[in-house]
Amino acid sequence: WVQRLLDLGVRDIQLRLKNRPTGELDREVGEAAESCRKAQARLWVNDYWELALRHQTYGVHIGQEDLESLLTAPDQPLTAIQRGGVRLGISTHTFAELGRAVALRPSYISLGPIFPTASKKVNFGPQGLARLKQWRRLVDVPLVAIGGIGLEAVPALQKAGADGICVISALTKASDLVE
Ligand code: TZP
Ligand code: MG
Repeated sequence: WVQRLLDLGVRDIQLRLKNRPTGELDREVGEAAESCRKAQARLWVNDYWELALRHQTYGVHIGQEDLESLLTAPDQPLTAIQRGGVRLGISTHTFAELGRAVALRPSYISLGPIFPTASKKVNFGPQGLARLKQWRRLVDVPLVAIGGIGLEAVPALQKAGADGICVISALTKASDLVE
């Protein structure tokens, strides 16, 4: 998928690997990092910040579930990420999470699900365009909209102030990827 998307001109890719053996994770991240470097694209590794550091990817993406342990771990992963020159992206679903995320000065904050999604089990309802607009006024961190987004929603999301748009099924389930 990484190579397919690079070939189509995508320049920000988040690598989401779940339930893989350690060796395979390392190999996948290494290969994706190399391909993205060659294509001058930005690879964001989901969850695995040690691998992001090891392969010097452009960034790492951390969900709310992992933030707390990252903040309290004795080896201070957040400092290691910052010192290692790896950018940080953080997911948020609620106003309280937005506050926590802003305090960590991430490179972007994602807000979702904006619309209903079947790609991830999320414990929060769709946030909608109005919430995105509200957050746009509150913070000056780049905001990435995610969740249930198809091509038809792009103009409205841009109008609401999204700096970036993130999609999974719009690509993975597309009958014609190029179109
Ligand atoms: N986080 C919030 S919604 C979501 C994630 C990972 C899934 C987005 O997938 P899709 O298929 O674009 O709705
Ligand atoms: Mg996660």
